[in-house]
Amino acid sequence: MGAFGIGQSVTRFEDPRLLRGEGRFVDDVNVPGQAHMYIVRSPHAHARIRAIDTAKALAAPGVIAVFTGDDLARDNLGTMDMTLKRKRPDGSPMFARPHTGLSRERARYVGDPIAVVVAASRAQARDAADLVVVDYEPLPSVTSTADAVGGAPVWDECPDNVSNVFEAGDRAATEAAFARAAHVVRRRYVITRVHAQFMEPRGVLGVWDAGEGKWTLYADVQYPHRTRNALASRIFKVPEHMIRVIAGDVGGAFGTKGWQYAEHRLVLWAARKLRRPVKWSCPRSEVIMADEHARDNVTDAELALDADGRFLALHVRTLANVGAYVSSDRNLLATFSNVGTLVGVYTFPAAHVEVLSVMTNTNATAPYRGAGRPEATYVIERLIEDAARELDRDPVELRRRNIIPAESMPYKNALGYAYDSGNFPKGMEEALALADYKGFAARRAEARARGRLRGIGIANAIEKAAGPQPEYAEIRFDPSGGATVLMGSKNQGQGHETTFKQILHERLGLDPHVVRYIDGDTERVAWGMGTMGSRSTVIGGTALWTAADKVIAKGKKIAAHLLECAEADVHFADGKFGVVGTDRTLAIADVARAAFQPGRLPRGLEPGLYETGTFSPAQDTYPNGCHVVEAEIDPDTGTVEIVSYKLVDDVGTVINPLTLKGQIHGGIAQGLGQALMEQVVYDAESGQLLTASFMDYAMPRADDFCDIEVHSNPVPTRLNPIGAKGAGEAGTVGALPAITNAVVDALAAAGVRGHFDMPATAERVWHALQEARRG
Ligand code: MCN
Repeated sequence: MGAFGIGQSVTRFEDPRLLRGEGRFVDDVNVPGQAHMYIVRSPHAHARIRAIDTAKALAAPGVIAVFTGDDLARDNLGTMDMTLKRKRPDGSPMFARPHTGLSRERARYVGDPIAVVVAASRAQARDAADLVVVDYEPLPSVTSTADAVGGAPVWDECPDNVSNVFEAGDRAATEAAFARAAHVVRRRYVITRVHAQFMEPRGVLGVWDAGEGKWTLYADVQYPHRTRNALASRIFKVPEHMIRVIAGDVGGAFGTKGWQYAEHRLVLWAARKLRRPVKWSCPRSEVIMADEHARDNVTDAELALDADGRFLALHVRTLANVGAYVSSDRNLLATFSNVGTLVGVYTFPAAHVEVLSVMTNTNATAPYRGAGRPEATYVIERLIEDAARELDRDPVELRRRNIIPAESMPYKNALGYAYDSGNFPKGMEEALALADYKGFAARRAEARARGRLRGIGIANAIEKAAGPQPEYAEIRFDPSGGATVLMGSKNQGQGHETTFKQILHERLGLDPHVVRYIDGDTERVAWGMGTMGSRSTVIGGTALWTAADKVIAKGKKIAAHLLECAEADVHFADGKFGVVGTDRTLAIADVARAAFQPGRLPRGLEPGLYETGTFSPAQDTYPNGCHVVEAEIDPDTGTVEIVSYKLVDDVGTVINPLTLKGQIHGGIAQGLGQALMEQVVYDAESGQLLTASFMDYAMPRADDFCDIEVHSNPVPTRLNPIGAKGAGEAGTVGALPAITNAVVDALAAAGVRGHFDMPATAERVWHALQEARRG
């Protein structure tokens, strides 16, 4: 409805403030008397800590305190214990150890926090940290996923390094299908370890207010209320109202800013101990050591086909590297709640998946844009292309033969996921047409004439988004007729202010300019789950819709009284209450004003107009789409250039085509980064982190992209009144396999027969070509 309603490409209301540099990120928040914290981190992948000498650091200029794990233990701080019940392969309970905040007897990865220095200035804290003497005895380590089982034990109590095993699907039916298959295609795919690389490195400021007897934590987290809950109930064991969490502007979070890092409890704890606010800002040079990482798994996949190329079964066994500490369900998210899309958009009669979570001397892995879904789509979409090459079939034909037909929707897949809506064949055909798939052979020939190797890659992406967990919204009118929207979700750059104002405009007709948007503060917003898993639009949006319905219901009672008619004769449309069959109307702002004047209300009606909505969907939505990518390789240097990127996406009802495009582009950028260059690398021998800064960790730049064309094939879902599906991760889910498939296709045409794994750096591509040349 109107210029600001659902479906309009409204430019973001939050942008002018951010572009003028008026945003308020954690590092912009400073309070009088604040001290600064610096964290002493382990330089070893694995070491026994024999002793820590803090005397010299304590004597350094400006130093207020130096704390170690012993100090935390003396104060009995709790930990984030795992609540998930899982088993190890031998049936014993899963092995998981949380981080204690500061490690005591052992350091278990490069970057493991060991001690903190609090000083008057950031520079003084940092200088004094060099004077903390830690007596380490280095121990053997393991960092590689493939070598984790049987490698040096990360924990003596778990000698094989297997934390737990997760299984899905039907093993017996899958084995039977393989036994009768005409062809079986087997491959091993390695998905690298990456870091989310937010524009704003993490930070926290902890304030203890002795007068009120409570803490305030300023933090760039994705779930402020859950952060409060975790700190209160698990770490400090105090009532939740003793902690206020405020997340202002967040410069990117992507899943790995999550909810609980050691630094959160450390600043709060130190602030109360020292009676002084304590701030910690992660130096850019430390982010890869300090943050959770993502992905990092090795998958053995097998596809069984009949003689006609029909898929009979899929079997997948994955080693997922969870790092040294498994502290919450979050650390296992990628390995347990998202493997069901391994069968993609295809009709598989049977499938079986086994994921072994293995521990290594590395940072914990956590959800990162897609959280298991890019990995799943990567495996199935690469396997299909490899099968097509091995069986000499056209990869598109193979997909057409096995894709779930529109008339089979809703469809329960072989791993138990219920795809509620979507038209996968239509999306794929539209994407192929958009990419001029038929004309590819001519483009490849033309590229060859220029000395370039050109390849095309396709990926049908599907993901599970916005699952059955609640979200909260509140609409608060003020006596002058304006409104404030308070959301339990947390904006990190997705354009929430704009999205939610559009939804509100659609339902209540409110001019977005008279609406104030608030999120991220546990004392202003009553409750919230927060933002992850592409859930905010679907669940937060529906919560807001629900609150708006309540506003309309109460507004009708007030309007009936003011318009002197029966409530049943009042209808609401375009921001106005009207009397059926007449031209008499009242604007919602007038009704809101009247709500605060008892004399204008019907007898017995409670004054005021503030309504809340809490929504929990019955099941997940399944956004999907088809990505078609073309890549060109310079055979002399191995350089890869992405020359065409087209996709057709189904996110159900589109709220804002412009911000949606931004989300898709951003998601593709993160997929492209991983496919072509990004990678966290450890030295196999010493466990040393070799890619600790941007000197060694390559990030994509604008000139690594081509124009990205995004079209829509929306099939609205019936799971919420808006019809929306999640969209925030969609770009990444398809980008990883589509880009890699394009590179592999170009290499295959040049005779590369061996296996090729990401990242497609110039060096790796060049070597693959040289090897092929040598035959
Ligand atoms: N949208 C739409 N129509 C839909 C769905 C979404 O127009 N049917 C648009 C809206 O503008 C909406 C945005 O897409 O605000 C994202 O919506 P949604 O899919 O609900 O995702 P969330 O808001 O829950 O964001 C989470 C998602 C995730 S899981 C990661 S990771 C990620 C992502 O968003 N992290 C981001 N995008 C990010 N973008 C930025 N700038 N920073 C991050 O940290």
